[in-house]
Amino acid sequence: MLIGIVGKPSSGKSTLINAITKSDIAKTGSYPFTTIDSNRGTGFAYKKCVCREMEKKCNQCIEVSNSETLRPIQVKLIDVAGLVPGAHEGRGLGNKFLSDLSEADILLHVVDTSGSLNEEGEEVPIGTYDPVKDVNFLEEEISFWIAGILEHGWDRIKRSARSTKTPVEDVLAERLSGIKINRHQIKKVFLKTELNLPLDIGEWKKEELIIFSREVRKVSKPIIIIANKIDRPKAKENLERLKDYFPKYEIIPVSALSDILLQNLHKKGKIEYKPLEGKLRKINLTDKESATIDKIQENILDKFENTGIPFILTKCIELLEYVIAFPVADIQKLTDGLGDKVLPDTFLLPKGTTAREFAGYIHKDLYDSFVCGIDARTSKKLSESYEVKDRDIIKIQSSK
Ligand SMILES: Nc1nc2c(ncn2[C@@H]2O[C@H](COP(=O)(O)OP(=O)(O)OP(=O)(O)O)[C@@H](O)[C@H]2O)c(=O)[nH]1
Ligand SMILES: [Mg+2]
Repeated sequence: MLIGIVGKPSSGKSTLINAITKSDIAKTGSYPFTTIDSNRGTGFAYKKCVCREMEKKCNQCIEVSNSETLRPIQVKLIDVAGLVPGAHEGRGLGNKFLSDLSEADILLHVVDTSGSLNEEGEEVPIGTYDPVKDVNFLEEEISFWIAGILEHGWDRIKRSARSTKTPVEDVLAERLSGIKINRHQIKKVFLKTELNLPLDIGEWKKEELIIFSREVRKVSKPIIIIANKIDRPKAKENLERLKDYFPKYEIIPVSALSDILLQNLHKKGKIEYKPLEGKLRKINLTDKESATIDKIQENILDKFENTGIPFILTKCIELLEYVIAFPVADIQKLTDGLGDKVLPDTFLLPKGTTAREFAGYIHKDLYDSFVCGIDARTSKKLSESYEVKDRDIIKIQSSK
């Protein structure tokens, strides 16, 4: 699974990837197109672990309360160059970064909520630019990018759909597989009868291509809005506007810069900062630092509970309905093959993954030699087509 970070220049994408991955992998700067080549990193999503329920100690969880332990799950991210209107036709840095997004399963759209950048990412007086516009233009750019890929091979697609008995979703999936769009997602679009898309794609004109591309974008690369720079003036009013305009979206108020500041002061031992528990305690600060912390506390933590950073990746896996599963070799002790580590691994799986496919994720050979799974909670056998449920603990029985 890969999460793509997108948005116009200077909205804070690179600051966001640094904050989420607790690193400084990406260069940041107050001028547009600071990022040219994409930056990749790994952060953590958190899911309730099974160790408490199973009365074991896994030594990998973060205890957030007496009844709950959270298991960190690694998730990959990519931060790409800024996107400006017309990018699909090559404006700004053009198509290059759009292709960086090919593998993404979900997009975080970073918006400058303070309204201090125009659509090119150039500074304008704070509050004078409407961030609602960004949401619309960015989605159109991505949809037009998909439409362009289809248009490019359209004659061949039409011929193939007409001359062979291959279902239309397979013909389109073949063309779109390179940007991680599959036949199930395409089928979902065709099931939306209100779109009135002719089943014979030979009848499609540009208009139908764009309608299809918009819809397939929604199912294949859903968007979460990151309302960044929430620490700045005008941002809170604009957050409400975004919520009014886009009621169906997940919108997360974020201050990536504040999170980085808190992380740095924590590293230096000047504060204690436990983001998952929402804990912030001053230890050894100068007066100036103390005043900055008070501002963050009052402006962000008291209003939104946290900087927005800690749970972004968790929201992503929830929105995609991914499940987690724990492979074990011993269903009593819940240990690995060597018998020394309790619940050693966890796998993030797309909804609908079967027991056999899960085995394949653990090890390629296990897919071929799969005999059955065993549910550690019930000791019952699981067939190869069993659909793995969230927080399942499974032993894979193989013929080798
Ligand atoms: N106040 C405030 N400033 C921020 C925040 N996040 C980022 N910035 C600032 O915004 C400017 C741009 O940040 P970048 O992370 O480089 O933005 P980008 O979207 O990666 O920009 P490009 O790579 O040019 O597309 C920098 O000066 C950051 O310090 C935030 O949460 N609050
Ligand atoms: Mg950048």
